[in-house]
Amino acid sequence: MNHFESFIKEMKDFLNPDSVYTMDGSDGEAQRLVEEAQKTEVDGRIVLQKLNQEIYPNSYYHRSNPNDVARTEHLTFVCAPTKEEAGPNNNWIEPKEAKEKMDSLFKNSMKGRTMYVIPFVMGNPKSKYAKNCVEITDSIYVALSMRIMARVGAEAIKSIGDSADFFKGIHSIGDVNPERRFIMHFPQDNMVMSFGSGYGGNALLGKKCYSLRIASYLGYKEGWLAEHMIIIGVEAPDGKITYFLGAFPSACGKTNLALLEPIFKGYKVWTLGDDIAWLNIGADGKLYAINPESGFFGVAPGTADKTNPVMMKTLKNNKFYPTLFTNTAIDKNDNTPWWEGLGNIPENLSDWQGTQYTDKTKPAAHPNSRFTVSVYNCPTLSKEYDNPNGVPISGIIFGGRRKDTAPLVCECKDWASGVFAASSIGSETTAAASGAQGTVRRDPMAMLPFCGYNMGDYFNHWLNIGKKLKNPPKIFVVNWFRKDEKGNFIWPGFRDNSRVLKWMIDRIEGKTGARESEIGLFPQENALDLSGLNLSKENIDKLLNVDRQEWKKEIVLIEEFYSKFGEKIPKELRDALQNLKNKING
Ligand code: GTP
Ligand code: SPV
Ligand code: MN
Repeated sequence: MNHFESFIKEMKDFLNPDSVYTMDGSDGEAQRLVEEAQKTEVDGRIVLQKLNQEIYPNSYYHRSNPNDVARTEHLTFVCAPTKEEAGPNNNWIEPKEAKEKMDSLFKNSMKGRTMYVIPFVMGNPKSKYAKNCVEITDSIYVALSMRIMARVGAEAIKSIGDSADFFKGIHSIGDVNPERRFIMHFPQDNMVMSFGSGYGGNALLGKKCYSLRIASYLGYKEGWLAEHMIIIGVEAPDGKITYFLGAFPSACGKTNLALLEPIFKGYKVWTLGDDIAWLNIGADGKLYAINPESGFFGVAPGTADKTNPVMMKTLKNNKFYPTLFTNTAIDKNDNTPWWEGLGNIPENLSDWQGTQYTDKTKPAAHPNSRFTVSVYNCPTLSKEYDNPNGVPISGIIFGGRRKDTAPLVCECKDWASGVFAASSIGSETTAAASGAQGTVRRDPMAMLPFCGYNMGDYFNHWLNIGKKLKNPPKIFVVNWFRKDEKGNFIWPGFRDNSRVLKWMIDRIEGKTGARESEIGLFPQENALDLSGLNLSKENIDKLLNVDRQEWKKEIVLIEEFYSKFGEKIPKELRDALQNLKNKING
């Protein structure tokens, strides 16, 4: 028995399922599982319902327990040997205690159920940056979702071979009880135990649990970065492609930017990833990025032909089987998924909990309702998507969701100023995590919920990577979400964000100068193409200037955040903060 086989045996003896099924990743298997899921009831609900196959080919609908609709950050733990290693950015329990707690929940938990064994690879198995993984789950929905999100099956078993070096993810939906729901990470053991939730980020362990929390720790040890970032290639009319990374907190615009259809003729965005990027320094000293995933787990509300035509095409493309919709509403007239933003409210609509939609003060689709779809259905998938070496990065974009303070776009002078800006960025919380929404919190590099170790060490690691890079990418900070007094978005956003990308390319190519400000470099007068937009002088001012009163308040929040990390905050960042303070007060 090799290590993979003995892990399965160990799990079988411990979890005590009625049967064990190891996934081979074949199309036939997907078809069988989809058929079975339509007959299987879990937690009082049929797992999958067939949707209108003419309009949404190969698409199925899943409704979750209403208590299980988003990531639960307060139930997520990083069980490093010491609290300091996990850092103030993580919940922590001593590993032995955590393990015992989880063992008592997991023991015999699969009695009467099937134990699915999901061998998978994050990244192209041919890539030296790829990582081998196994998830054990009792959820057929998780098994099917993982098949879309990662490279599952025979290829992964081959890649694991006789090695003992693979990630172990152990998942059970238990009885979907928030009192018995925990997502425990053991970075030192390359293992995650997740109990009591079937929701994406809590249950698809290849995603946030492995590819960010565990992988960020591995990256810290091994000299690379695991980031909550999109990867895109922006093609200009001359045919040249500039590769960007973009980090935005959950539900703050990554998927939309990753599948952007530019408004300018001759420009095109090629998609490589919409959520996670692994960054390595290449032999030539440049920063290279791969997307370890193979699917999109995207926010449904707001997705429409006008805002994101490429995603609408992706969802109606039928190449890869199946596509899943979770917790959207359903138009009962034609059996299609529906969500806010798609247009007029259909007459015969059932809401995300399956009841007739009548109370129009509440949304019909859950604000964090999502689709799970293969990247291979995406018409703008870059031909470099599967390149084992990744793509060389010229620009990194950091963003947040701020109704005030943060300008539309600003360029950082150098790598260290960029790391400072990213480490101090604030954003309003969204429906992607349970808890209050719209509260401003610091979300450095969009990684606050996902950094698997002390963020002070993480900032230092970022600075060190910059020192090793030969020609570090330019760093930009953006905010698509600025609002006016009436509470309306000032910036049209979505496809119009291509205006900002175009300016960034001009900056990278050295084609345009920039205007200095207290916080960084702004576009010079008329350098940002605003033609055809109906923006008042006052609003342009809000988008592209620094309000010192707002920034004075911002500095207080940054200081408060930094103080939690004490001496762990690198000197370069403390100096940068002092520098900003002097400029804003001066
Ligand atoms: P996660 O999958 O949670 O990591 O989210 P994400 O960062 O991929 O966010 P996504 O692109 O799915 O967008 C989240 C929400 O913000 C959706 O409802 C979008 O319609 C909306 N959104 C995205 N881009 C823009 C924009 O430029 N302007 C405005 N106003 N809304 C946007
Ligand atoms: C996010 O919340 O950032 C997501 C969805 O991308 S989840 O996979 O649930 O984390
Ligand atoms: Mn995300």
